[in-house]
Amino acid sequence: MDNFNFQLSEENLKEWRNLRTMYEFAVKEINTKIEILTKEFKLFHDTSPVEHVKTRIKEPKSIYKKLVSKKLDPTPENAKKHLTDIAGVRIVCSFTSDIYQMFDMLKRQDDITLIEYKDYIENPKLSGYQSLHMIVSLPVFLSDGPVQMPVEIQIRTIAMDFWASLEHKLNYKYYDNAPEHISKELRDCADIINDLDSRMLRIKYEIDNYDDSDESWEEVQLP
Ligand code: 0O2
Repeated sequence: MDNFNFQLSEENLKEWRNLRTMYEFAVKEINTKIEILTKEFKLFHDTSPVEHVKTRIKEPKSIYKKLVSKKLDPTPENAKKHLTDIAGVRIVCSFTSDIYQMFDMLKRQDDITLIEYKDYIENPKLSGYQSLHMIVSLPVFLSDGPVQMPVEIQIRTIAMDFWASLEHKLNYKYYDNAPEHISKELRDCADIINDLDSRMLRIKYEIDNYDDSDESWEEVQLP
């Protein structure tokens, strides 16, 4: 697909733009939710479960490619009907416990429906990829009433995010034909990241559970 050529007519372009706007609304809605949940969590726990959030709307060219790869006509209707990852939100957390914390908080929202989830932390991909993926549906409130929109949410630690961006770069550069020694090195790094995240979490728990209430200066009786 490297010589891929995607031309849009004026009419098509307008349709894709309208579609994009709907997904932008959905991303705004979910971003507000994440912001409120994070701030509320911080209020009660004095720490934030979220390091940062990134969002992206798939470009028409990528949507086109994905539909063609699924043997579907590359139309906005098919995109709406068959793709659930046009709107994407990536939540980056410090600790793996924060990932599941965010997952639970989002799931508990009345107006969010969990359509699908994949736990690539419990079951990493062969490449070594780790993340928690959710496909959710949430309402966007338009003048005529609510419209349900799908959003893909990826939740991962800083270390997993660091790994995934490098691995993504590799596949982008080699068009999925990466040299085996680099892929192997990346799989090794994924194991190190898994170990690092577990150790950092253990340290965090130990620090959180340290009880300093009995700590006091005691007078030493000199002989
Ligand atoms: P982009 O450009 O990041 O959006 P599907 O999306 O349903 O066709 P799949 O593989 O079942 O395919 O979905 P999955 O596993 O939930 O993965 C969707 C997204 O997760 C991908 O989107 C990537 O962003 C990310 N991802 C999945 N596997 C890997 C991996 O091995 N390495 C990296 N770096 N990222 C991964 P897109 O659409 O492929 O790309």
